[in-house]
Amino acid sequence: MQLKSIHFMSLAMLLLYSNLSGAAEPITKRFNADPSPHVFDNTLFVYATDDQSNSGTYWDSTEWRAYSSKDLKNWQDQGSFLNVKVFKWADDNAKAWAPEMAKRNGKYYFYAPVGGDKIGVAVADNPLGPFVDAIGKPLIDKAQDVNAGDEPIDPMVYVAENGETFLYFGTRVPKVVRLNADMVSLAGPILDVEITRSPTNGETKPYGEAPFIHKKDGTYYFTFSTGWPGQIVYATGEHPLGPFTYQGVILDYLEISTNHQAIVEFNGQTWFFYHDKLLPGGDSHKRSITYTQLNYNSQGQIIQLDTAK
Ligand code: FUB
Repeated sequence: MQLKSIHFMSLAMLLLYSNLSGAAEPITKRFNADPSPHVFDNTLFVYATDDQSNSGTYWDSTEWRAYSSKDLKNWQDQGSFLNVKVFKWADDNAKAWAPEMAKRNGKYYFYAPVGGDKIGVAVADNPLGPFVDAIGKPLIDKAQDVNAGDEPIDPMVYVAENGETFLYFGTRVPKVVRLNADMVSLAGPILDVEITRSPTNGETKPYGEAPFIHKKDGTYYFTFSTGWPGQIVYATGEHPLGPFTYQGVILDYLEISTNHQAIVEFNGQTWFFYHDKLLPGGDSHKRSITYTQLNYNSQGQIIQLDTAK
């Protein structure tokens, strides 16, 4: 193949992943936030908080929504697949916030912050449901569980290669708890995630919300938002329970009050999903999900994204 055509193909690949070609593009014209991307059977599913159906003055939607794509270019709106009402124990005015999905033993487990003080778990045989409440009570309940923190929201589940499973959540203080292999019961106490200062410049950042963990080349990368507004920053460690050492900023402040990220491998690349104000009429309560490629330098440090404002 000639060099010219190789260059043309590289450019075409870049443009295919249109978010690399310039301004961030939302995956849908509908307002959505808090992306939770997962690959099931070669399809990327993004589970989301539905900002389209909120009041516009608060995150008071009661629906979770899903999108899917095989190429990160053509997206299918899979609709509102779950309402907080699936959890009979939810308060009448409970809101549906940043969700998480995990697959194990052929089942799909959907972790759902309900009303800001509880996390429920629903289960289904398919990535889009139908889901039923897995245990008939909250998995995490601020009123019942020691050390659940002020606001147990933003669940994130990490299943290690050896099967050990960890649930992260929380605002202001990051929390982690082991889950049993059944994915619906706690296997130990709720712990605080410790983030220590960078050994090179002594820096760290306050934890706000949106805990997320991924592993690369034997290192665990713990990412989170620093607050309201927040930067997305990261710390690294040698075990899913930490401690993690602060490293630096991935995504700078946006022009909205929240920032919420997730990282996924798909089609041979690492993708960083987040939300921003991208559509006409968008603001802090009417957010849009987008993504860009995530890159590391030769020392394994994450290269800060240039989508920062
Ligand atoms: O969407 C409601 C809340 O806003 C989420 O739980 C937070 O992560 C923030 O994005």
